[in-house]
Amino acid sequence: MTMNGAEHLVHTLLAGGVDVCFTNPGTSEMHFVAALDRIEGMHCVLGLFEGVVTGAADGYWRIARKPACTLLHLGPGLANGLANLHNARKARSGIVNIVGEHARDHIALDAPLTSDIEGLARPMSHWVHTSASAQAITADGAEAILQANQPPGRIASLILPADTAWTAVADEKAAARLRAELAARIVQARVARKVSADAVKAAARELTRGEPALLLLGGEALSESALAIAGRIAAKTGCRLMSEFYTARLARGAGRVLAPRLPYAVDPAIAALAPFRRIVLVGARRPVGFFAYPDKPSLLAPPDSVLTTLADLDEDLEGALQALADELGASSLAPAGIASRQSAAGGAAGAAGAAGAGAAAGALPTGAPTPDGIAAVLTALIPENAIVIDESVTTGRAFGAGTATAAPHDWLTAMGGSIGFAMPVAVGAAIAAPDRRVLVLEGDGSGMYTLQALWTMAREGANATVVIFANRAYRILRGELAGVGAGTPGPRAAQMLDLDRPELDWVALARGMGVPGARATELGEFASRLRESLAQPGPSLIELVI
Ligand SMILES: Cc1ncc(C[n+]2csc(CCOP(=O)(O)OP(=O)(O)O)c2C)c(N)n1
Repeated sequence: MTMNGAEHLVHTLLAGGVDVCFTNPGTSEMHFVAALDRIEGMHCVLGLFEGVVTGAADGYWRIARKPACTLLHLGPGLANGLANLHNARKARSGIVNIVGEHARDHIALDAPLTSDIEGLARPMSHWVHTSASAQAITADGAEAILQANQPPGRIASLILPADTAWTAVADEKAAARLRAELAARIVQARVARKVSADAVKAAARELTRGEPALLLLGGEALSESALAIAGRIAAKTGCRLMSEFYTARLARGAGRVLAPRLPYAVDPAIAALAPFRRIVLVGARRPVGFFAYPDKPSLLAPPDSVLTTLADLDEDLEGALQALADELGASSLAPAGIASRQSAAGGAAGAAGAAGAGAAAGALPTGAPTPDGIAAVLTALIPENAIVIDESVTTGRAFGAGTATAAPHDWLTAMGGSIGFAMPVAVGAAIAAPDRRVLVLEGDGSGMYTLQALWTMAREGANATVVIFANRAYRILRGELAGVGAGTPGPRAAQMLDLDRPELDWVALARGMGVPGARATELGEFASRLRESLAQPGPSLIELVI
């Protein structure tokens, strides 16, 4: 019996290593849903809002380093998922979006769900294509997968008209041939460009001029092994290391080379960069302010500093660092800047660092939940090899330095500044690495955008601990109001920035979605709840009232 286009697409996805589908389907996708049902091999994960679906695909890529697919319902389904697709695009995550579309004859009738799907997809995608026929779907699906795998990762949106899905494929042999060669083509597509010898020599010159120099790292230059090479370069040249503030995935913790994050706010970021005359970018962008402010510069590096690019994000960043280390004769040196519990940054973190991971609760701070106190608890309790997803906004400003000496872990942040990122990304990360503990650090305002992710965590048994920092406000925006020169908030402005009427009950919200929760109001209680949650399989939530 011949298969239809939807079935061929599922076989093509599986042949291309795409075996997780985050989905929220509708009528136009039913043939694809039926195909997923008939064909073994796809882990299908339902999200109850498309922002959960696209965010989960982002988190999956960041940990699995291969694309998942999404299945979205026409233009509106895609549109609901666009904000987290924006974050994924900025993080350069590879994703294959399958977006349902009406049968082609039906589009002309302007039925209620008709919209310009390509137009909606384009700004958040690197590649957009509408598949014109069942016969074409295998080649189109293969191209989407190849696109998603291109370094460092791309968003490929494949629009699947319902008749493309339901029509039988005439030449099945041709489709099978395309699938047979797909794995080898993906291996080729994933090879990142090598940096030029000139770029390596130029970077080496910059670091050996005897002027204060910085290696600013992003993307794959923040892996454990790439950071070790950067540490050797620092040992040889005396340059400093830093990562961009936003990181798709930053390897950090005790025993790893520390690349402190550039501060978020303009003034501290300018101060952090002020000492440097030579800045070499490795997978990082020229540092710019998150927003423009009256009377503040948008470019953060000193005006008289010289920026040089060793490698762009789509190049082989670890290879570039290795080539630079070789050029400098640094390859056999011990890396400088390894984070150790003894060298913990700052008082509170130092105390917690000395206590070590899994320390007794007695050694941890108690009292009001200050940012430094929370950082100390986290430093002590972050489990080995945890995936920390940070959307803690103002509460978490001190976490970066404070937790540098915790047990080794990965630190993921939104790259696109669109909030509602962390819990969906946690879903994808937990599915990519079921044996690792996912720890979500979440502002209460940010959390409310995509809290449906809790339901998917419960259903999937995700090993996730979600900490909600319940300050009952969009606290950052109070600061921003003053920061942009708009003054102090009056009652009407305050009403747009406060979340206290009514107060959100996160424990009840979590329980309503099948996730057990507990509330803490004090640091000792927080540490106890956190310890319990980390030890327990599946998801659980802690509302820390601040
Ligand atoms: C999609 C989107 N909408 C709105 C904003 C603007 N915004 C930035 S931070 C923020 C509030 C964050 O509140 P919360 O998570 O509670 O953290 P807090 O500021 O209280 O620390 C808002 C609304 C945004 N960045 N993205």
